[in-house]
Amino acid sequence: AALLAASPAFAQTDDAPWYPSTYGAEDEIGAANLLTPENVLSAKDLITTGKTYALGVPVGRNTPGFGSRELDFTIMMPGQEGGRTLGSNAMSYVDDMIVGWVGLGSQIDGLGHLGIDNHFYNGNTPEDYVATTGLTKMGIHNVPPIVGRGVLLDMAKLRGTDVVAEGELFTLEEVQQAVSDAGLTLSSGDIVLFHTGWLSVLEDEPQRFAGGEPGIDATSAAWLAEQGVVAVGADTWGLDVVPHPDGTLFTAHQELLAKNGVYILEVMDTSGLAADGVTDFFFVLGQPRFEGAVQAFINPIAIK
Ligand code: UVW
Repeated sequence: AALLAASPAFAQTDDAPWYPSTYGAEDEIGAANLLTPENVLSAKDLITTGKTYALGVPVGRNTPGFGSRELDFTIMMPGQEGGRTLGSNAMSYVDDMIVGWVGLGSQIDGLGHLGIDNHFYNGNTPEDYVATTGLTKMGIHNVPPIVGRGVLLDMAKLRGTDVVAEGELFTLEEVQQAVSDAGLTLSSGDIVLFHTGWLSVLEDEPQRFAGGEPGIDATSAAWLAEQGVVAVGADTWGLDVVPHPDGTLFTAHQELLAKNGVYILEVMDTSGLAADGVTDFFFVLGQPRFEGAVQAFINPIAIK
């Protein structure tokens, strides 16, 4: 009840075990409704040096994923075995094929991804939208370009370390302190990214990286949603603290995706922004428009 009170836009009704969207019974895009041309115009003024930061990491066969997620990446030379070419002009070409999970490496979680007791965004149950051929609602292809002000919350700096360890929960007070340390106030349409330093563990200790992480839980997630953010991301694989000290699982995911329609961005490489002391920036994400996909590989760009 306390969490619901902290999230006034979405109130649980007595007769429904789910959270109706304020954007209407048919809404499928949640907080993306908060993206406006005015926000884009105002965020563009944050570009002062022109320096760009790729927030996506290279993804490949060895990228660890949640659970059993994996990926096989094959370079194909269709019809060209033995160096054969096509046409009198000897056209040569190389194709490639990916077979694997799209929820791997740098990724966006769409609103159909994670729910509460089989209730997903806007009251949808799996029967309402999950099909083996792709989601019939809330597919990632319906999400508009996510462009606006990006805000970096440097939790490693706040904790006085380069890397915050797995299982370390950031309290709401710490999150609010990080916003204040950045000299900012969050506002509608923002994209918030947490820098924890955890991504630096990936290269040398991939199993450790995938086995846990520092992060937030539902309390901070509810507050972020209340500020009108469109997406919340981190340089971790799952944004939530893992393991949670109280044994719960992915409550920030539930709060953001299922209750509030706020997108989640994972494995964001925030190291360059943190190293340069950048706290706000122009954020651009045009996710691949896989029809009916739950998640997608992404490489958002921060521009300062
Ligand atoms: C889970 O599905 C729990 O994690 P992610 O959002 O990282 O895919």
